[in-house]
Amino acid sequence: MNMTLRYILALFGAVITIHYILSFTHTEYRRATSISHLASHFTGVDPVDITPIPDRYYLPFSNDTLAVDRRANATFVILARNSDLDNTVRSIREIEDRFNRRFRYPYVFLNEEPFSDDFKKRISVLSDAKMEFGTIPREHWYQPSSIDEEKAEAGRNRMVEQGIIYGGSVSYRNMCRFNSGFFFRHPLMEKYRWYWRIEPDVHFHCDIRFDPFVYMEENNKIYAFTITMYEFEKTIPTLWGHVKDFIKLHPEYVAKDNAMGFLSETGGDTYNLCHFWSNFEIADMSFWRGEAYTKFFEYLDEQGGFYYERWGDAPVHSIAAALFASSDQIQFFDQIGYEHNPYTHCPRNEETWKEERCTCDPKRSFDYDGYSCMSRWDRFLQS
Ligand SMILES: Nc1nc2c(ncn2[C@@H]2O[C@H](COP(=O)(O)OP(=O)(O)O)[C@@H](O)[C@H]2O)c(=O)[nH]1
Ligand SMILES: [Mg+2]
Repeated sequence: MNMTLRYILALFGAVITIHYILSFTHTEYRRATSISHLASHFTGVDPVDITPIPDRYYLPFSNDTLAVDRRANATFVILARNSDLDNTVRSIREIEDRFNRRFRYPYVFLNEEPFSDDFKKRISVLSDAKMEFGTIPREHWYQPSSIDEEKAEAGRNRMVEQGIIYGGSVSYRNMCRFNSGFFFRHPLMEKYRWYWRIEPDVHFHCDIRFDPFVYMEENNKIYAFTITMYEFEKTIPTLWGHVKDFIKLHPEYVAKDNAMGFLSETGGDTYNLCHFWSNFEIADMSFWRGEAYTKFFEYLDEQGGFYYERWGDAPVHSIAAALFASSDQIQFFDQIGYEHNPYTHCPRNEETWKEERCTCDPKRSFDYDGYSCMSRWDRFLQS
């Protein structure tokens, strides 16, 4: 190599090294020299003069994180389609702002189809927490061959005639069955004990400055909810009969201090349709993975009601939590302001509402709605 070439290479190396050092130490420099910024000069999409803000106005990233001395083995879980991307971004942005930028719990995204590169890219920028994107095994999602499709189709047609929401949808039924019996068995979920279920397009109305997982673990809770309501009876005409049959077969699974009094005013003979709204759930997967729930889900699955009727994961989870755990293991989180269209839970406690800077209107909290089961839950706890 001649001297001139050696000299040029050494100079080039020095420039690259200085560039990297400046990129790591100076946010302003990094922004000004980023490939996308430089590229914008050539593509002409950057007509606005963006004056960089000097570094001294930026807080170090580490200030975002509160010192957390205890953490649970927990994850967020989000079932979504690629087409749910914009709404998923909004939900993650809110939970990050209100809670997770301080706690950094990981995320697991699940879908029966592979997530698109665009989905992964746009979600990944929303948090420093670990994010994993999984595809659901076919046998955990699709209608099993044991289902008589003619009978299932007749059931769907009947529900469409009756105007029942999602009455004609097979994919909705796949989703309900998956959420009832399979999400906690996904390989990406197996390493975790606790989960917080989040859906696209939900809202978190208040700061959440405590760790609900650690609270639940230390206080022996297994299931937490924010909204409770009545189920549409026509989606589960035979479910309660099967629940009663199962309890007769397996009385040993029914907890001593169970919450049957919340589900039934007739000592278990009839179901009052109250359930916890499962689009928000924080729960202990060892309960779903345990013997009682495993047998319960298998029993219900054999009856075919996820397809012949339209059993939801909400009543299935709620009935199991109410019967196979003791009632003081079920937690209502008043502190968590939460909205899933069309209903909102807004903290009843005014101190919480004020201190956690809630954006919801407490007067319009679903707790006081005639369709809410909250008053029944309160009465049950007082009984
Ligand atoms: N991957 C996937 N996710 C689905 C499908 N159907 C529903 N979901 C997800 O399942 C959850 C519940 O569905 P949603 O449409 O919100 O039902 P609703 O809350 O009962 O009205 C959401 O997280 C959806 O993104 C589906 O066919 N595929
Ligand atoms: Mg939803």
